[in-house]
Amino acid sequence: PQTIRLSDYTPPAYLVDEVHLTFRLNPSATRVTSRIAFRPNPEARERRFKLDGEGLKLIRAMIDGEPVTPALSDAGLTCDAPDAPFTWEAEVEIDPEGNTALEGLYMSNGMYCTQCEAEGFRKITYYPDRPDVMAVFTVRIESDLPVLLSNGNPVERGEGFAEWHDPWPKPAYLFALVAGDLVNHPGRFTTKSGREVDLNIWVRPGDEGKCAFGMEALRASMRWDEEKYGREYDLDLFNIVAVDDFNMGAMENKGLNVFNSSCVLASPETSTDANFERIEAIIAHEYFHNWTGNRITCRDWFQLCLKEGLTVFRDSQFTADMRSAPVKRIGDVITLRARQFREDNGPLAHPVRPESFVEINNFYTATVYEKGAELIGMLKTLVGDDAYYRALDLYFERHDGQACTIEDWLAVFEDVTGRDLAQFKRWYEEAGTPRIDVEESWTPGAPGAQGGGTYTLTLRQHTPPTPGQEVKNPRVIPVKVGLIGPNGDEVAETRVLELTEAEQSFAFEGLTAKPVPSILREFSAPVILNRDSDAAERAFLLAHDTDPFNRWEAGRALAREGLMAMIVEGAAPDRHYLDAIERVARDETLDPAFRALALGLPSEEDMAQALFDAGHTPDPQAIWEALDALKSARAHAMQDIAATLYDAHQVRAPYRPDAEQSGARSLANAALAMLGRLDGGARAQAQYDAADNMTQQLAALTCLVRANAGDAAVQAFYDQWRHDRLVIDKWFGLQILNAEPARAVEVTRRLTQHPDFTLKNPNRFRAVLGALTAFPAGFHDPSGAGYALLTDWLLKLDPLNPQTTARMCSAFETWRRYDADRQTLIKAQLDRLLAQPGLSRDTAEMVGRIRG
Ligand code: HT7
Ligand code: ZN
Repeated sequence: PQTIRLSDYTPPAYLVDEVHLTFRLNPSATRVTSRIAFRPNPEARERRFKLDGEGLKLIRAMIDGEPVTPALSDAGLTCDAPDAPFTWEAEVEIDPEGNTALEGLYMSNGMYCTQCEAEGFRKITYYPDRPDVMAVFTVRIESDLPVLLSNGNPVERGEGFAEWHDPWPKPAYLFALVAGDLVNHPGRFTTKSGREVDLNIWVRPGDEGKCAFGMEALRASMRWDEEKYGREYDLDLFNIVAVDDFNMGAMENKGLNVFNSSCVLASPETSTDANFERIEAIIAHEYFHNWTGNRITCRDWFQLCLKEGLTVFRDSQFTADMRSAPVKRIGDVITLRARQFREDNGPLAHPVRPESFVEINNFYTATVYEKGAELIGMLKTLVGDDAYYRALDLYFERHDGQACTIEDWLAVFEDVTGRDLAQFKRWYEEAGTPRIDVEESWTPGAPGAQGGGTYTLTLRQHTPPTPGQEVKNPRVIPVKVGLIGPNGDEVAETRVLELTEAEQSFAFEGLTAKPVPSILREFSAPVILNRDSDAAERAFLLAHDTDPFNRWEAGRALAREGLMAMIVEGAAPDRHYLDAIERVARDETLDPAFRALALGLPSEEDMAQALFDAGHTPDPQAIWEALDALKSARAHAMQDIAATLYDAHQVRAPYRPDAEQSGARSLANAALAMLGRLDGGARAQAQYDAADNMTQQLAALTCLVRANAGDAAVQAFYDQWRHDRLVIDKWFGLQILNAEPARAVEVTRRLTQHPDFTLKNPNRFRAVLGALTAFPAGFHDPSGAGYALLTDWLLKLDPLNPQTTARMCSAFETWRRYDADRQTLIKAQLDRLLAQPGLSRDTAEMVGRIRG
């Protein structure tokens, strides 16, 4: 397979002004005719007329009305063409029903639907399918189905057809078409300049009752983008469609966002508080793409972080404003460490702006999205809020309607601030997570002199090599630091230290006593901080730090170090941790959501990485046992307070998925989990029986399964929800995630035989096989049965859906951290995948990179 390189970028030979498409919809033989106005690109380096196309049956082609016979290949066609403007016309036939890859035009439950990012449009018709070719689209859909949708504004609707026109030039990856028997939940929004916008959420009949929350989230996003970034919506209509079969979360097609139904449909009875929060964030994310992605798009797919990193950053800001900023930040860092640090420290490490790829779908990664967002956050910290928003204004003004690069992005910041960002650019170019080692020194003032002491922090940075990048250069790293005095008062407010050298010292003067530093407040950079500390100091910060992130971080470090001692030395659960966490749980001045987060423990995956970093070989079963023992010790130590918290945080008011109620429920359910270890699940059963919302029902069911008292409830849950796909996904996952480790593979295998399991629906596949891979103690069963079971199913899925198969291969990315036996077992499965005849390009690339 061909490797595509950023350094090989050349401008398109021809540009497109206008595209007219006609779809005659038919499940197995849809006809697509295209009429495209091409003109030579004055900036092209060569003049070759080449169109992308995959899996298309060409019926006829014409240039300026004259039939032509292009040279066809698997990847597209070439044809002699004028060195002047001309009209291309073609008719192709495609098979939506046979399209199980869910890219291009496909069918889901009788509904036609498209997914074109990144390179799906070439499966619909011949076209220069690259984001730097932007054109105005007019689309006619011919079908008897009641709802026929495309991008932009409706032009005409008649018996058996609909016509749409999108006035905004766009790349083909933003094209969308939806047709089906759908019903809509309508809404309306008036923009700040008075444009009346019709809003719709389109769903299958029966799902109408699950749209109200999404509609409010959309309206809130539209308002927020006007207020925070001055960005207004630019069409008279904004449609969202819910689709059951979808490879990812959602897609920002211009004026016609398509959503995985799990990311838009919500009701208190079927969705958890976490689902509501995620849905709100994804609706915002896709809406925000209208400016950061659609109006200003990417020149090529190497620049993907230009739209994704910025849009993730914007949706995080939105959630922080809508809910609790510290709780959002802590949640984001937990995910960043779990997904992105894992990627950055393994064989799949790549720069935020990659240099090469075989299959672009494999680069929709945590590094591009989440680390990409961290880079925006660091830029904002470095230049300050005011300059950040001025730079964004300039970005929108200068680049509206263009396909841009990271160079364009950094230039607006340089122009606004006068600052040279050449060193900052390394964050985009170099993979790997920087480590910062901290040393400190204290020089007291002269005897008797008050406040003459100097505290000095010395920071050293280094980034380990990553595949293909041996040498790393020092980066500019904003490190937010505050100091706490011995009595717990803050003696130096947060200040941003700019680390630019491999080693640098920073002095804090005028202190009366040696302070305790609070370093990397708000997690101001995506780095790993190494500093010698002890349990007493961590407990001190957990009690006194004014920065909520670092307060939580101190508790997390305390738990992690206690667990390490349990695993490596066979130590008992750490008293410092148990005492300190009980104080936090009892502290009524703290937000319940924060207390619930503080009661969370490092994941099995966190512990495996921590052990590996400390030079040990992680044993997933030993990690699970240590976590289990700590949870039990904590439940015994905190039984009184757990009962009090549980009772005190019952929500009596009607269900609302807002920060306040969901914070209370998460603390009560953290208490329930502790109590479940003591009462055999009695309280959980009572909660299960009384639950009128999914958050309460699922928390109770989880607790019952963990207490080995869930068989009846598991059956009852299935009987109650068998008609609801999204709830049944939860049912599948929870049985695996909460099984005894030694039984997880067997439970997974049994569930793959369940009549409701299917390869056709990515959500269901992920609910089952994804749950196994998210449960290290089960997946890494020493027999290798977990590895073999996953591989069996990946081999079955690959011919149908390469994109989802390839993504799930990342379950194997950490293989080098395990013992020799497990390594041998995993390598055997990777080799089995690679040996499969006809393995997709997507999966072959992923497995090849993981295998190394
Ligand atoms: N821009 C989108 C990314 C995407 C995608 C979405 C659904 C199915 C396949 C896809 N490939 C790429 C989603 C986003 O980041 O907003
Ligand atoms: Zn996005």
